[in-house]
Amino acid sequence: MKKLTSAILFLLSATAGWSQFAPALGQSGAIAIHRDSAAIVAWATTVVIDRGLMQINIDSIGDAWAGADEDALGRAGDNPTISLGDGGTATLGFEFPIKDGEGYDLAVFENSFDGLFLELAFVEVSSDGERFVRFPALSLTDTSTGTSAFGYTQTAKVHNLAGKYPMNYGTPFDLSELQDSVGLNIQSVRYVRIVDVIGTMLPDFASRDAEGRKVADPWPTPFPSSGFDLDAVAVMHNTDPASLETLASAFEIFPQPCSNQAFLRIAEPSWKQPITAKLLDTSGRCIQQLGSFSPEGTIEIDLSAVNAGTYLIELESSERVYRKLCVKGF
Ligand SMILES: [Ca+2]
Ligand SMILES: [Ca+2]
Repeated sequence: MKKLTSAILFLLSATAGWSQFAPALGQSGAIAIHRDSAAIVAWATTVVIDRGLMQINIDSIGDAWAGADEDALGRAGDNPTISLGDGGTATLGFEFPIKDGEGYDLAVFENSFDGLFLELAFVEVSSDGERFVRFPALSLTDTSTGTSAFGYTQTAKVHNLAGKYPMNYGTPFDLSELQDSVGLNIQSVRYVRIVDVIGTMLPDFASRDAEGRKVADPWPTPFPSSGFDLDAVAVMHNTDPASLETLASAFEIFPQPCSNQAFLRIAEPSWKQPITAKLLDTSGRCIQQLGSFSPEGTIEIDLSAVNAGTYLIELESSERVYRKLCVKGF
């Protein structure tokens, strides 16, 4: 009986639109990511902007123009925002591709002052810069009248739409939701596209969510700061080659075993940081500083004063890795 009641309640809540998503900042279950979160490893480094009209149904009004392209780059809150206008887009690139890791992988920052006046955007990702896949957005905001130019939107009524949270708090997205998408490699996402939601209820211009519902957000907004005000896009998981696995697999010591000299090399062209090397004994004591070298460069190690035995080479950059070195007698 209890099961039946739950099933009926579930059906009622689904059809009546009571379903709710992650709530506003400060409430239990909020998913906002602060710009200083330790989970963030990178920010967007390139952007291409295609602004939309200040008001989608008036061609002569001109495009939104507040902000500059580069305001979308770098850390949230460090520079102004760029206004996209109705249906405008920003396509962001990154130093290293974004990958699907545990939980959320990227976050989009807008500039809402109060977390009540929310401007929304769809978020799409691409591995090749041509095929973009949209996170399945949902909006349960009332669409009978639409949201006025300065109207509020309830955070808990929108899902997979950027702009849920106030300035300095990003809305996060999880690439694993797109794992079955054709033409997208969620382990190598090079581009993120932000697409302003056109909040109008006019059927010819309205934006629709993944289930075909109109998405309401403030409209009309016939002013230069019309549309989604993009502040920044943060990355939580990426394929930075400056990782332990890459360094370890790219690190060559030869010959092995060696006698009076050996060579070190990092055969990884994408490695950009200088590397410092040391020769350690097996207890971890430093025997010799080997100096710094660059990727594709080679260090010669003089072992003429070193006894036969087993040693460790320590490489240090952003992380440390170790490799065994066997020195045989002469
Ligand atoms: Ca993920
Ligand atoms: Ca909008």
